[in-house]
Amino acid sequence: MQISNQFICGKYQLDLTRPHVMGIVNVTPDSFSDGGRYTSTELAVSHALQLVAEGADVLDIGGESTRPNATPVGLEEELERVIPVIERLGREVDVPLSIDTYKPQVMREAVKAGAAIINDIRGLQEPGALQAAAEGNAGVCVMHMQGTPQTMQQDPVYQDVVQEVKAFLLQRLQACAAAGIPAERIVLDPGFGFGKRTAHNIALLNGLPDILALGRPLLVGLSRKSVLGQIVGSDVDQRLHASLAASVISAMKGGRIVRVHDVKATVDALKVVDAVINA
Ligand code: 8Y7
Repeated sequence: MQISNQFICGKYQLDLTRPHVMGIVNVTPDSFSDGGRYTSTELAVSHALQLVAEGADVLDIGGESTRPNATPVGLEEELERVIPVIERLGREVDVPLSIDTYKPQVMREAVKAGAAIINDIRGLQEPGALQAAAEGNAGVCVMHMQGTPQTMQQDPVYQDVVQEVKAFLLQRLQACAAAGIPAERIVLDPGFGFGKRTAHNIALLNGLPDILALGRPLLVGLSRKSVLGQIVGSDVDQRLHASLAASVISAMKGGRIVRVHDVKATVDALKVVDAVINA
């Protein structure tokens, strides 16, 4: 199977031969002051602008936390959080904006507001999600998860994690094709930390070349995740160095977009990777 580095998303065609950095933008209510909606929009936009200044190639905008035990966010609340941020950033930056959601209605509204990528941790499995993604010309990131965010870390079990994740992603590629989403608009993601123990995450990292054989670019999200805390023994705010190691390993093993909190440091680290893998 020919492996393509071309990813078409909205008006953008990304050449992922150079590893790309996706910066994480969380839009959550401002818990420090009583600033309300305006403040959380402004905070998210200014954070996003900083990530672009640091060299982010893509911004991933999310309004609902996927941490285990996080309170689910309703449709209206999620829309009110993310849409104003997407509208503002669409005017102010020229990088593809990704909407982190599994809700078809949020996908539709976000694409209408200017999002170029739909990043779905549920792999477009919600009823109506495939259709919503197929309607526009957005790119999609299809991720693997075992279980749901509420239950996924309770007792994840695999016979062969790499082959099971690969089989799932192949099945979703076929579902996308059937729904009319062309392969050029899809990137795949093994879903690090989503229903995986440390050993599963490490096996998946080593197995990226195998999953790459599906023929689509891989997106990898390991930034600050607990698997790194397990390895290094550090709290979430002390995982920069471990996260950089994970991004470098991911890119060396064929990952083509890394989703990270720490953009500047990752951009520099991946410049070194790019100089080596594309020499
Ligand atoms: C991932 C993700 C998260 C990931 C993709 C966190 C939204 C958890 N992780 N999306 N989202 N891949 N595609 O710790 O690994 O950032 S949220």
